Amino acid sequence: MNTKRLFCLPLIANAVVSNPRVPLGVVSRNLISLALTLVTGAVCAAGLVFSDGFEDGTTNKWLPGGSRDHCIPVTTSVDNVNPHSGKFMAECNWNGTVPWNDPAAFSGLVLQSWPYTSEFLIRLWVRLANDVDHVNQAKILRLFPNSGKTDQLYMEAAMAEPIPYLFLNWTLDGTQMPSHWGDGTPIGDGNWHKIEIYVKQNSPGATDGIVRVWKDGRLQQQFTNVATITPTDRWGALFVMSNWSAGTRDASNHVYWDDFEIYSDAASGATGEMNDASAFVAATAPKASLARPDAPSTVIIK
Ligand SMILES: [Ca+2]
Repeated sequence: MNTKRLFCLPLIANAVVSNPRVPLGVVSRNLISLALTLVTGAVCAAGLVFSDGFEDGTTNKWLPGGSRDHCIPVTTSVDNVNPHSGKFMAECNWNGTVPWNDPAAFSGLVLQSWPYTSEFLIRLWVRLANDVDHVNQAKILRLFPNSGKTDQLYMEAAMAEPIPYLFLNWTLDGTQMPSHWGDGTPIGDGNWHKIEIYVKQNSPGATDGIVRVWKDGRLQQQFTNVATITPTDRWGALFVMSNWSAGTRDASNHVYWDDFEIYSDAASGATGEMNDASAFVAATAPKASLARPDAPSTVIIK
């Protein structure tokens, strides 16, 4: 496990005052930036507790998805596209020609757990190759608590739609939340896309939890002031990928994954203010992508 510590104090301030929806004069921006830096200074730190760009040439940091086939490390895709970074990426596939319970029906990667106290942020890059059939309900990801209860997040690529968008569905503390039907931009267009998932687990008995999902820096969905999970549960495992529950597909439907990162409040002991995915920067991070945070203006609240 990596435990590189990150510091993001000025970025929190800049993320707020750089928001183009907030018209401010230069003097006001500077004053607010200074104030926010002082206010957030005690809490804004998070640690990288897991990362995998598959650059060791394996997918060994992950378990297979139950009895499913294990996704494999590859250097190029079936449609001749390179990894998001480095030499390797993970290749998963749906095979629609075998029974649903066949190990080859979908290949998967499972991360059982990661250290966190109350907050974590999962960042990953995903690309659906051009052989993915244009059929809906292709579940690319699930996030579960460790109890096997009903709470979960699942993500689908709505491949049959004119713009194959990202579908999101959360069940939080036993309540299925309103679904998200995309933001008008595609997930299944053959390009690499960045997904970020933030969870602040509620305090026991309280409704002070938060969940947020971003795609390519744009906030897709959020629920705040909620109980995020059944009492005594913890979030984890993370499943990449899952079943494809509609229609008929052929044998080759490949999805590629790279540059997983999980940040949490466990590495540094800090809490709070991890909820802006644009706020992370690591001067000592191993990858250039970590040292250059998203432009805050790309975080759009819908
Ligand atoms: Ca890689």
